[in-house]
Amino acid sequence: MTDMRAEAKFVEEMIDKHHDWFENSLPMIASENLISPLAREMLVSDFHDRYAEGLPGERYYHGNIYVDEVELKALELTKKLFKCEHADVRPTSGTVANIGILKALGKHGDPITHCALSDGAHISTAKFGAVGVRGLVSHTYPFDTHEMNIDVDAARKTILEVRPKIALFGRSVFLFPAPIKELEDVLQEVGCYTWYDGAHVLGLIAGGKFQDPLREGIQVMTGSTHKTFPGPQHGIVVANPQNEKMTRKLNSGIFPGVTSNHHLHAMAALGISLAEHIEFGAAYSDQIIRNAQALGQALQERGIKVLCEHKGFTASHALAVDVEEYGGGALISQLMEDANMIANMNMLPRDTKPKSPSGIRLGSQELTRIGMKEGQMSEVAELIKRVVVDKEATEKVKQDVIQLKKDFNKIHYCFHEGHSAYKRYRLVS
Ligand code: DSN
Repeated sequence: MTDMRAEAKFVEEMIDKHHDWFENSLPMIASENLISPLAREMLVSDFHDRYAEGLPGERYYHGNIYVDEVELKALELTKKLFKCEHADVRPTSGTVANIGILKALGKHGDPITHCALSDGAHISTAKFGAVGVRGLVSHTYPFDTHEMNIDVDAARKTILEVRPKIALFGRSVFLFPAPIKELEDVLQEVGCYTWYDGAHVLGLIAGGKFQDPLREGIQVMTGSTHKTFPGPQHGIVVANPQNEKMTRKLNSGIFPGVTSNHHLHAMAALGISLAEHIEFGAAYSDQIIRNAQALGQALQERGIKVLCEHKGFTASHALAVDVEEYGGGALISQLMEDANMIANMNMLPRDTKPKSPSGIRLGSQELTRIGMKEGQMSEVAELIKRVVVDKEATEKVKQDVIQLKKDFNKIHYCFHEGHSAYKRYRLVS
């Protein structure tokens, strides 16, 4: 074996080890999911090797006959699923979609309103994220930490004072629907663009189980397509633009604004995932939310503080868990990883230090995808409690995690149900 073949072998071995690890783990990162077997196949197609720029029928390259067919189908399915007039399946991620929208609708110095990072906003709203890169001036909505949502009365005042060019809703710790309808009159009075970053809850919205931002008056929604929407690592824009000019701005914000080629293999996988979500999305979303609520209840019963008990903990896939008394989010998420339970530390509203937060964030979407139901949520809560509260040896808990996981390694809510989630796709031996 040559030296470089050995280096390549090393990479392959790491992937195999990763697959073994995840096959034996409980993945609870709220922003991840498993793509379906059929959609995964699209990722290794020749589409991966090709270029397309612009829109179907108006390309700058040849060789796009079937690329155009796939893009038109993905657009048709997106419009059907989200009941919208305009769609764009070219953003290569949720953050790329967000920068594209900021380019389309804002300019340097424009005021924008959104939630604060510590209240669960996405990093793209930060000064050092997309909003800052585009030079917009941030104003955060006052936040009601008891309700884990925007404080409507105070936010009304902020919107009227700031008169934002863009009002952004949506978060990465997204427990409850944003109060869009409650703010509709002031948003209209100010006449701003209304934008909803639906990355986390996209699958739930599409499944009809969360709020429906476009029906509530939002003009543009962006999202990544690999969280509660269980598709490829990619991005999407759906909108009901005010007029043709706005449609043109949205299109040019994405291309040439922030993409050149738009990862055609991922777009093809998205086409498959859209069709699957139209068929299975309602049942899947329903079970995701049931599981999240059941997990919240089971943790609370075991003495672990889950935020918003008075509201049933969550109306989405996500839970915010306060583990300060057990050592904080950094320690607890590390101990959980040692026991093969994968989650992330997360700031809670009172926190100021991102690297030593009081909380962890848990998501139920991937556990649901592999067939777990409310009964398993109690088992998962018990395993978490043994690590967090009892401080039992993580090696011992890990053995029980592996045992539980044995029956849950198949993908559900998709065509070809029951395929292994962790099979290595070998094209060469
Ligand atoms: N960083 C992701 C999350 O975990 O919420 C979103 O891009």
